[in-house]
Parts: sequence; C-alpha cells; structure tokens
Amino acid sequence: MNDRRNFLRGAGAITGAVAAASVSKVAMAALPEPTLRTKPDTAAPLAPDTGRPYNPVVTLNGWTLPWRMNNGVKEFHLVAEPVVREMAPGFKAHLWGYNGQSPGPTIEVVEGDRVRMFVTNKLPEHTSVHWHGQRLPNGMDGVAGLTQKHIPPGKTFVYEFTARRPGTFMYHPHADEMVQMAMGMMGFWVTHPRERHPLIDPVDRDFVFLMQSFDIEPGSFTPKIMTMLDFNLFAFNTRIFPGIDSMNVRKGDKVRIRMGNLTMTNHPIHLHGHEFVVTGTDGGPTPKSTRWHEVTTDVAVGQMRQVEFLADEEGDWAFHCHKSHHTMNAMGHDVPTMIGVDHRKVVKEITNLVPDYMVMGERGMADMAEMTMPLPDNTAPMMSGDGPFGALEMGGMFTVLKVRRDQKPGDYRNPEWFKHPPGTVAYEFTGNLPAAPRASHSGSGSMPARTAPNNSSAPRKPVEVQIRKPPSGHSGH
Ligand SMILES: [Cu+2]
Repeated sequence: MNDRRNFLRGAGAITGAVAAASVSKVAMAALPEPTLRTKPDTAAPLAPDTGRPYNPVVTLNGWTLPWRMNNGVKEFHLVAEPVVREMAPGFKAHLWGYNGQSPGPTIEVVEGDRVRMFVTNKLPEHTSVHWHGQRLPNGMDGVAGLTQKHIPPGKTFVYEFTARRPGTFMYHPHADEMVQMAMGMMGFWVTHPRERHPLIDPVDRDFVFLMQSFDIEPGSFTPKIMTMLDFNLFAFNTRIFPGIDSMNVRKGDKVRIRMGNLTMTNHPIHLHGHEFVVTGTDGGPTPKSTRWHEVTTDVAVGQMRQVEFLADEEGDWAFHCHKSHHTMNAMGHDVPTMIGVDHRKVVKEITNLVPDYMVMGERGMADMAEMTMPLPDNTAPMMSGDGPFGALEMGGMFTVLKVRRDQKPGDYRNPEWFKHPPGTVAYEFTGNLPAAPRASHSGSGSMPARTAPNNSSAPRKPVEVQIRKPPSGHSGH
C-alpha cells in the first residue's frame, strides 16, 4: 500500500542512503572516531546494527569495539595508549592498552568481512599490531621490521584484510613485544561464521577473555617489564579475583567460553559441576570426532581454546586455573613453608627489632584471608573474596559460573548467591569419632624394611621430623 507513511519511509531510506554515501566519501580520508571506555565492568553484548547479523559475545570485564561501515568495509579504530586499569576494587595498575583499557576492546566480525583497522600510536615508543591466528596478506601480519615499518609515536597505520575463516583470535603488538605485553597490550578477536556452520553450534551465551600475567610489587602501580617467568598476578582480562565478574547463565543454556593465553606459562582451566568439550582451537572449529568430555583443559602459551557445555546444574560453580598459585594475588616470594613449625621463640626475638613483625602461615595460609594486617596502599589482598559461607581464599584466575533457573534469557545481571535447597550443603558431623585403626606390621614382601645400614651391624637410629600439631579442640579460626 503506497500510503503517505510508506512513501515517507521510502523517502527517508533514500535520503539516508544518499547521506551515507556522501559521508563515506569524506570519511575515506577521515579516521573513524575512536571509542573509549574507562569502566572495568562487563558491557552488554553489542548486537550488530550494520553488516551481517550474528550472535554477539560477552567480554568478561570488557566490551566490543563499535565499527562503521564504509563502502562495504568494516572500519575500526584502535588507539594504543597508556591506561589506568582497576584490576580489582581498590587496586589500580598503570598499564598500556587500547582505547582506554587493558585488554583492548574485543573485535567482532563475520567470516568474509572486509576489515580495515586504523591503529593510532599514543605510546612513548613505536608499536605494531599482530592479528594472531588470521589468514591475511603477509604485509598485514604486523611483525614490525619483518613485514612492515614500526608505527612511530603519534602516527596512524592502516591494516586491511578479509576475515577469511571463522574462529577465536587475538591481537597484540609485535614490536618491543616483551615490554608491551607485560604492560597489558592485547585484545580478543572473534570471527563469526557467515552462515550455519556444521562444526559451530549456535549457543545461548558466548563468553570471552584473555589470560595475562603481571609483575606488580605490592604497593606500586606499574608492572616490572623485565620479568620473564616470576609473575605475581595472574589475570582474566586484566582483572583478578574478586574483581572478575561472574558468568551468569540460565539453567539449560548452551554456553561457550572462549579464552586465549598471552601469559608466559600454560593454564589448566577447570570448571566445576559440568563437563565440557573443546569445540575450537587456534585453527578454528574442531572436527566432531576429536571432541571428548573433560572438566579441565590446558591452554598453552599463545593458544586459544573454546569450550562448550550445557549449563544444567543450578548453583555457584567455581571456574579457575588449576595451578593453585595462579589463584592467589601478589605476595612476597621465597616464603618458606611454615606449617607445623613452632616459631614462637623466633618471633619474640624478631619483634624486639621489628615491632609489627608477624609470621605468616603457621597453620597454613588461610589465616591470611581473614587477617587484618595493614597492606601497603594499592595492594590487592593476596587471598580474598567473601562468599555466603565466608572467605573464599582465592585471587587471580578465579571466577564463578552462576547457573539459575530464573535467570531470564539474555539477562547477564549478577544474581544473588545461590540458595541451596535444604539438606544439600556439606555439614558438620557431631557424633563420636571412633579410634582410627592402625597398621601394626612393618614393610615386607618385595621391599623388606631395613633395620641397619649396609655393611654395619649397629642398629639404625630412628629419625622423625618434628612437627607441632594444633592444640586439641582447635577448630580452624
Ligand atoms: Cu594458571
């Protein structure tokens, strides 16, 4: 029906198209306005309003970079610059990143998209951007010195290529790389499939994050850039627990988690309560015959992995790196194990010299989580995070998958802690403890116990390591 409304709508569309065409002519010479973000919270997924449709990802404590269409080319503008990143509440780091944040914004495109990346360098030294994992012309690969000139401070370079294969990718500098990555320069890239792909299932929620390591001394703000292996902060998207947002899903959702490792060691990533399959690696979607269920997948240095599972168990499920020192925050190194060591006498002597001295970890390290020892300003608590049952004694690469039956589809808000049905929480046994049975015989069989050293008739003196047990009746804290 060609009524007035339709006519106006048609006219509007034509006017819009003309305007877009004339804008883009000017824009060919102009840079797209860079989008900046300074908040460290998880942004809502960015639904595409131009270009081909796709199901957008959710970047943990991050966001997706908006683009503009210019004659069929998707244009993005990355600005490499110094940033201040809140890594956890009360703990800010002075880093380098992109568009106001470390990591930089996530780039989302569709298989077959022509992509133009403007990269402006506002750092005090030269840089470049390598598009980790992409098929592209050699001169767009971003290896300064090898495939392009360095981008000097103050200059803008343009990268242009077609996103040829769908999958999970990263970007990072390939110039003064050790320093620039130690300072936090990196970002995530997702290429969505153009159409229904036999190896890429649609999912209800698609989370992404990068793994990073930093070496920031307690009380300071800037990472040590010459550290090679001995990092003291292990992060998801430059956040450390309890600063990492939880992944909030609806019971029955099919969930995909994509992660990339830009640290200097591997991370066995572990999910509680569910089994997942690895559906994608650096090379894209994996053949179905190569998939098996597991609850931990190791992500090696420079690798990307995507895992998928059905979130069908309600609750608050831990999701973390299984290297236990990666789920702790900055602490002094070279701390001897003090568990079971009676050092009360030593403390008395030290306290005469250093009045505030306090020995760490006589009963394990859990004391640290509840201790009110003053920390230097701008220090992340080593083990923290308050849960519904007390301190979690976690830090670093740790977050929670929250599965709720009443979480609305598409709602990413953080629900309250899980309310466990009565009778489903571990509880204290209060009956009498029977005496523990003890084995009464010594070694025998293939390895008989030796009672004296070789070539000696003297009886061997028994040796026992001296330990101090907690006083009886001790209940923890
Ligand atoms: Cu780890």
